[in-house]
Amino acid sequence: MGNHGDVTSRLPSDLPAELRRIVGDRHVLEDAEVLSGFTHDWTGRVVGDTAAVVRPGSAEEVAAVLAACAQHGHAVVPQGGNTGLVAGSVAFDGAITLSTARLTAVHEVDTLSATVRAEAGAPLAAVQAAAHASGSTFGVDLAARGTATVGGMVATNAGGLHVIRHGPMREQLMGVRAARSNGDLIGALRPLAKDNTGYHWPSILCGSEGTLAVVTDVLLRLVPSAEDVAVALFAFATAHEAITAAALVRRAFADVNAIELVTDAGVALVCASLDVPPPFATPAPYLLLVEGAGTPGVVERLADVAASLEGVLDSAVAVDPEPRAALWRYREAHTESIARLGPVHKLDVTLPLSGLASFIEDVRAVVTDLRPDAAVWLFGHAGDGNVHVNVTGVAPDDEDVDRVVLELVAQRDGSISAEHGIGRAKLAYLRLNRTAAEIDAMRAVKRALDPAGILNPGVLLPAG
Ligand code: FAD
Ligand code: 2HG
Ligand code: ZN
Repeated sequence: MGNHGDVTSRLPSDLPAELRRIVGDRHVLEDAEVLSGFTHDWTGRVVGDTAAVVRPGSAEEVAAVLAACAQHGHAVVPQGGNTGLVAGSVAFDGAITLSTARLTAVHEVDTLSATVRAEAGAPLAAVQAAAHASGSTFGVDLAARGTATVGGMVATNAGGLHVIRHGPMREQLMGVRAARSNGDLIGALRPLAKDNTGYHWPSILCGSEGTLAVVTDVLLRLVPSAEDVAVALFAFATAHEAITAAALVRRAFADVNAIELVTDAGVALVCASLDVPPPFATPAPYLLLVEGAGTPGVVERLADVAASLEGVLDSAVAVDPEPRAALWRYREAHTESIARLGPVHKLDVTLPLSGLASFIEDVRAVVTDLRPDAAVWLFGHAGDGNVHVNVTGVAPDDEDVDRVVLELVAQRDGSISAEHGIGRAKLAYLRLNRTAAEIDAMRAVKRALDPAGILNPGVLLPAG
């Protein structure tokens, strides 16, 4: 399929030629059919519009592409694996999609400093494999590991399954290099445990959702690999019992690596979708998956903690990799299984642990009172107070569903975005969590780093 010559460019007249000069003819894509592969949001709720996809092959090319676009005042949307769940990674109104698909290098692990350097477009799984081969582990894991990129994960400050143990992406990021829209490259990739030389680019860029600069390379911390891993699944009758157990596990189990919550409806959906048997003969309303990792004896220490949990109706334990993966599948396959039902409203919220159980009970009623045909799927990272509220069976543009859930969260002192970010999907609700003064300060940071205002307009920051 031709990339140019056979299409009428929707870009300012000199820009296509300039972009081709920077990245090469093959890496400026303008064919409508090709572009449509880059404009569909993972959730199926939004379809964007891009005039071209540009694929730079180095950090310097990223910087030059941005400078050229800034000169023409043309908007740019960085895109990694396009697994983001808040409609922040697809371009709108003819903005250029800057794809990091060619920036996939993962360098040799530095075993002395326990770090690895990677280009922004490297998939998480490639970083995990490099860490593993060197006898260490990367501290972040999530189900989209084959596609999500480290650049996208920095931009969204991705959380995932092991935040309770290792923290989100921010805590793994020792160094970062990024291109500003004026063509400057900023940041460094030095394995320095301490560096107080002023503003900390990793902190500023983590969670910036492509609005401040385009991440080109990262230096990631690694953690020692566990010698022993065990996974257990516990069944409970009520959300209150499950959340109380989660808090106890967190306090009493030093090896804890994950504490995840699922419900009977979600597990039944996963079983039907993957054609696998249910975990227990009698379905239980709430299930807690606990993973422990550490020095030998994890399974015995997990059994000690399990013995002190109240309200456990049923339990299963796995030590070998395949049975462990089978237990994890009940949790990890939720996103894919729910997506098969059609466009999904995804709400990703954190509550103070003291209010988590009552929120879980109340949120279903809040949604179904408004839309009786809606199905509400609840699952998430119970140890972090983070519950994913997925709603299906309502129109993709039915914003009332999102609004009632997020207002309930804000009333109860929670966060309207625990780990997926604001993107476009949550833009209208940012004010539920952030004051006008804070949004003003964020806009000032944006103006300072991206004075041309071309990076991801319409994402994260409401129009001023
Ligand atoms: P994209 O979707 O391409 O982009 C996301 C945002 O980052 C956009 O705003 C984009 O403009 C910006 N961006 C991308 N690359 C760059 C760059 N190089 N420089 C600057 N900005 C950039 N998220 C979690 O936090 N925890 C989970 O457990 C989790 N599980 C998931 C499971 C599934 C099955 C799926 C589909 C998604 C899941 N996600 C999860 C969401 C998603 O994987 C993360 O948000 C991830 O960080 C996105 O990475 P990406 O490369 O796909 O980024
Ligand atoms: C997870 O924890 C992800 O599985 C995705 O954050 C959540 O699909 C979702 O809503
Ligand atoms: Zn999650």
